[in-house]
Amino acid sequence: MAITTVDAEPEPLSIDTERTAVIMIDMQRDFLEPGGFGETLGNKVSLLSAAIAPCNALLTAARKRGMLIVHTREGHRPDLSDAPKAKVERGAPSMRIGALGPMGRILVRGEPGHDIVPSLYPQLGEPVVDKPGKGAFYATDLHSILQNRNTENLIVCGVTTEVCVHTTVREANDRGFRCLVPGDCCGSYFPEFHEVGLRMIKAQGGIFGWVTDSAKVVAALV
Ligand code: TIU
Repeated sequence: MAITTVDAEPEPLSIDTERTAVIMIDMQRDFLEPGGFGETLGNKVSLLSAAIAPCNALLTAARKRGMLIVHTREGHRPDLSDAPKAKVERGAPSMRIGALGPMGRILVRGEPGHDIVPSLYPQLGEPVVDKPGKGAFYATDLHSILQNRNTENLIVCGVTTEVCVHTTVREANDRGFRCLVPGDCCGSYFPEFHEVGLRMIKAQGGIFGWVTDSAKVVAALV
């Protein structure tokens, strides 16, 4: 047991770091860099880069504690057989999922754009979970990975706050995990959605989880 208390809202959260995993959601070039999926949807991708430094600080502290760190990537098989038609045909993007962009085929596994940004690249031994949807539990083995390590708490970081981070936190909450979300380790193409997304998590006594920031997590881990 290695209990520490993280200052958070709506209240401080005590966690056993041996039973806590950091989940880095979709810090992929496709979302953070020009020419990827995020930009094809009409978004200003530079808004997400502010989360990189706080994520790195948190990862450094978590690695020192020997905590489980799991990275996720949203994307599809090259033949798109796992990509729902309703997702591929959605909206009017400048390039659809599977189209050839400057970082390879949009949101396709194995392409440069699908990979995690170099500054947050997974270290040896850190599981990488490929997911076809927004939530990290849907159609993946994330739940098994966490259960096999007796995980009780998740520190959920990544992009985007109101889409893949939120969906994952909701999925995790229903599966019995306590979710702690450091707001500065998350980012959105819509600053107001980021703010409200975080408020939604901690409202009603922490209906989906707890909200904090990277400095508070690092302070609790050192
Ligand atoms: N990872 C993730 O959040 N996927 C998205 O599609 N996000 C958007 O905000 N579009």
